[in-house]
Amino acid sequence: MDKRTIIKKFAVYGRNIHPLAVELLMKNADHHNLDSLIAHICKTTNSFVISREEVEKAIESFRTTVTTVKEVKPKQVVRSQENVNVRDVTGKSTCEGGIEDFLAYFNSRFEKLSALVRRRIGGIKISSLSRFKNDQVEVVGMVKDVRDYGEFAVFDLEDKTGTVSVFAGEKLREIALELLGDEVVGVIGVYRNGRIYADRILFPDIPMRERAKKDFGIVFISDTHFGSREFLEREWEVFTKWLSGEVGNEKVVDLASKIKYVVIAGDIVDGVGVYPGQENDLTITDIYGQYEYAAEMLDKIPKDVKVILSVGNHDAIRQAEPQPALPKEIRKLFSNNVIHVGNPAYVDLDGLKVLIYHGRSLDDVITKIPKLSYEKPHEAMIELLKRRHLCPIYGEKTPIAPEREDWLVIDEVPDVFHSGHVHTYGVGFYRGVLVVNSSTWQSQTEFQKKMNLNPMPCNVAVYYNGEVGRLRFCK
Ligand code: D5M
Ligand code: FE
Ligand code: ZN
Repeated sequence: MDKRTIIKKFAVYGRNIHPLAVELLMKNADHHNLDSLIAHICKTTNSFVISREEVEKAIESFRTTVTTVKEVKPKQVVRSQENVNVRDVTGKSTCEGGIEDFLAYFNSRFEKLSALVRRRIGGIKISSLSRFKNDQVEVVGMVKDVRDYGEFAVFDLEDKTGTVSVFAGEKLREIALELLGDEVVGVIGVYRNGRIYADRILFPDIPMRERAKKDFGIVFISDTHFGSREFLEREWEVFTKWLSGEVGNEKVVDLASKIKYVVIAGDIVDGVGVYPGQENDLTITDIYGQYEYAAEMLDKIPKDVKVILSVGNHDAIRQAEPQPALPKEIRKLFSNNVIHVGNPAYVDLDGLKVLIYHGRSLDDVITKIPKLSYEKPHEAMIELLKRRHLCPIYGEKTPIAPEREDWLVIDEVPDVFHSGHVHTYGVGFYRGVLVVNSSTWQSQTEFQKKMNLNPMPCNVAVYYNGEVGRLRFCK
């Protein structure tokens, strides 16, 4: 087995491996047990880059442990992507994680977002503010450090030339307190005593648009968590039977016949080692086995329906966003009506633009903005659209890979914005864009019970002709 294959095999577990560790593995392992050994190493270590020492230790303990990894028998796949166009990071990642990458990443975020705000206001450089004493000014910058003083709030605004404090009184205080930091906004106000007294705070936001009308149907689902003990197999059976035209009254069977696409927004499988004690929640404890089962479950969807499959934080791919599509070894398991995409991904379905984003940042946004709640996840998604960024908060729970280009900027306004992750259901329209959070197929796990998370499983959002409806497959 060559170096690249070994590195790829680790990537399937979302892990990196040090070159010296690869060498050691090549010396020590024969072909027959390398897969099992890699599975064992990934199970027994937690570091992001697995070192030579860790591999040494794992080889020792492997000799006394029995591990089995199922043989993968890949199916022959021929893909057809006739009317589907995808834009995502797959095969285009530039990130090596050095300091220059972070600088380039933030530069790209600032450039892209400030260009969007500049469509709404002019804006002068922060360094030239001193020329405008007691005048009305317009400035575009990245938000830093929001402070609340009760009657008013103050935040810092930064561009490439400097930083200025912005004073937000009365009604603007509320808007200022909803700023998450690291988003780019425009401020209109008076420059006095070295700070701006704001009259308006402008988000990049999206322009009003007509609702897109297409005479075919799309089903939006998410968070199937195949392999979890709580995966709702019977409900899934009914759902796929509905798609096949085998259950339901005349009206819903007719709707099923219109469905051309099923879009899945990640957390396809439950994964392994995602949270402490997860082993007890799994029916399939091996990651390949989970994807084999996923492929089997997706095979129940009629073959003339295209399935757009994105990834989430439980999937076997790097955790940092933007995430590429599943690795080839796993993609091979699925039928050819499945199109694999990254997270996020812009997918054009016969002219309908769908932005798929798993939704990990929604946890951060819901925690930070008091008016938001898990019961209405689409409202948190609207906050992302307003900021034109899928993960406005840097450095909270959502890891971001510092790509040279910021893929998380919403640089194109989609017709549909689809997420999952929070396991609750919510749908709405914002300025003509359909915003969908499509819940889950996993009932409450012990872990979620402890965390007081109440999922709303088996709710399906169906788009048809500019309208959206909900089908429930739960008891
Ligand atoms: O996430 C499902 C939901 O559960 C999502 O809202 C995040 C939440 N979650 C998951 N793990 C944790 C921890 N450790 N603390 C708090 N909230 C959590 P999923 O990606 O399916 O696990
Ligand atoms: Fe999930
Ligand atoms: Zn998730």
